[in-house]
Amino acid sequence: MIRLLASLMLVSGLAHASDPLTIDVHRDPNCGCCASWIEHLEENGFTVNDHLEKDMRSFKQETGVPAELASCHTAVIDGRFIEGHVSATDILAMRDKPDIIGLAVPGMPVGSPGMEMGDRQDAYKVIAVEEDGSQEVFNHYP
Ligand SMILES: [Cu+2]
Repeated sequence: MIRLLASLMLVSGLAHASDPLTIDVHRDPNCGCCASWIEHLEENGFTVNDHLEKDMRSFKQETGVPAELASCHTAVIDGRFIEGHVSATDILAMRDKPDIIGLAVPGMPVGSPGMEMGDRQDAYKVIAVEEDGSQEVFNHYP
């Protein structure tokens, strides 16, 4: 019985390790829109590990987020960064592009996931950072 339990735990452990939708979100404890963005991810099937940070600026530097692309929260999935209010759809699309080291929605545009304010919709771009450090437009809204 003990052996059976142990093998069951091993199997579920493996399943968890390969769960493609686990994401680590790092945020300031006082950030409300960060919490709303986490809800957006969870509604779209992500499992979120929520990390409260004292110094987001240092965390962004350590994670390799270019300063000019900074937003509020910084997430990490598959060893790649997600900066700011990037949609779940764009995160999933990034997974098909191995050369991208991260995606960013700089600032906090109104109408992005977690930044909803009625019908207001700022135009904004999702920026991809490539392995060589170059940046390109990955997607844009509307
Ligand atoms: Cu925000």
